[in-house]
Amino acid sequence: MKAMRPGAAMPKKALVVGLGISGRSVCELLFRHGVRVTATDLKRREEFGGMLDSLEAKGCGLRLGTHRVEDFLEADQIIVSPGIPLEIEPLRKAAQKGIEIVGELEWAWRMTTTPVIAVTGTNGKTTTTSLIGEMLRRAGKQVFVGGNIGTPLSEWVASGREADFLVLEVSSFQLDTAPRFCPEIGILLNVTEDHLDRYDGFSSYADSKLSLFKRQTSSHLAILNGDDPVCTARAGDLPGRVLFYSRNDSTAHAVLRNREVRVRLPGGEDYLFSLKGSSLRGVHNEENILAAGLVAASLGIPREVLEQTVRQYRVLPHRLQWVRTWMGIDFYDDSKGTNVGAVVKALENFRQPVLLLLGGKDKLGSYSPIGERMKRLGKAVYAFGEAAPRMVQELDPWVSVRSFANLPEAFREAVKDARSGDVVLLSPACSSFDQYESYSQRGNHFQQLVSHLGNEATGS
Ligand code: UMA
Repeated sequence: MKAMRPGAAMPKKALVVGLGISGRSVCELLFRHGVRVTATDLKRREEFGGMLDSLEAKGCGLRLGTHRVEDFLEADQIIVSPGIPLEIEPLRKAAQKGIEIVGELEWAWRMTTTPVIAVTGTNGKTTTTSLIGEMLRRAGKQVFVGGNIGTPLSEWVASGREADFLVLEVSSFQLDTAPRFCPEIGILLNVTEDHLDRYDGFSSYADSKLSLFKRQTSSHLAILNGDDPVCTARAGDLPGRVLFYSRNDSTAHAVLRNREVRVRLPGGEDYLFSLKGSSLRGVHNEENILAAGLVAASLGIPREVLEQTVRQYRVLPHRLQWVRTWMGIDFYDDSKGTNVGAVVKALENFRQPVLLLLGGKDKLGSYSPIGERMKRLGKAVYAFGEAAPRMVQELDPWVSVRSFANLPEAFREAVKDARSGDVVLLSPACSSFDQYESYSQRGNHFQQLVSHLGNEATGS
């Protein structure tokens, strides 16, 4: 059993809310500590297939198809999955009764004392988290890389494995239920509009992101993007030691000049590493490399390791991934661009006209930053799915925009309008859940449509 954080107390009876990957992992962790567990999910048993068999075999009580208030009120501790809205009635009643409600990340963090490097931000989290993990691994450190990126921290803690560092991608949903969580190194990459369907506006979303640093002290590091207005405006309030990286401000602690990163830590010497030979292209990736390089340099990782990592790192799928050039038209899949900030960043990489495929489940933010950018680049927007009508309304003053029922229809029209030298970009600004199971399913569909070009019309 791992050492626990000081002050962590074990409940007799816990309720786990949500039985996705987070909920199932935290159940396993609770069993390791001998806690009586009930788990509840709005999905019905049939929807889980055999996924709950091992929990049931361990004696987990299950309440499926509904959340029953009594289950919440009978628990000593409630652990919620990140996707559970905190306003649901049973959670409000339990909070009124004084029962502690925390998220899976917080609970798992309490159960280990291994140092944490936590990355948050609207965009770039996954690439930065995996780059940091890779840099440390190549330097011979034992690391666990997970969190919002895929494997919940609970799964690693329950496995009993050791590590020198936990490198975690952390979402705002996880931070909202993490009252004591405190990373030794916290990184905030950027804050632009996202998840406004769950927050009371941009400033409460930004507060959620900045809460990453709230419990830090002067022995902890806060690494921030010096080119992001939210980061710079709020850095003065942070209790940790603040380091900045920047593409524009040469006085920052990590800067980029001619595909070379220079890190200058307070009291330290210049530390340079080159990006030559790296497939990580574009403004957003340069920022991710600066952030990861600053973390690694502050841990004393040799510069050769950083160079080797960025040279050998392969771009993750659906993140501004070049798919194919057909008839002189370049096709890019940025299906992971699920918010307006990500699309604006993606567009910054192009100088040529762009035919932009936008759409999906509306997150209720403003689309006009995309309009401004598209007006400068030229060409058109092809909006599809649930968000299409509002997109047309908001983007119409800026750029030619039309609405389509789904991605294949929007794609077909974009291809008809495209000319040699243009870019067709899927960077949807929305989550995929109106018509797909995930952003990767949507991206794969787009890539399939691209690969069929020339074989037939455009297929679907
Ligand atoms: N559920 C209820 N009651 C409710 C709402 C949902 O019971 O009122 C149930 C659902 O029926 C479902 C379960 O809760 O069975 C799902 O829980 P979840 O949405 O928290 O999903 P997990 O499978 O546990 O995945 C979560 C993260 N999901 C979300 O934050 C929405 C995953 O991030 C993360 O990879 C995983 O934990 C491991 O840490 C995904 C994500 O979309 C990739 N994250 C957002 C983002 O990146 O923008 C924040």
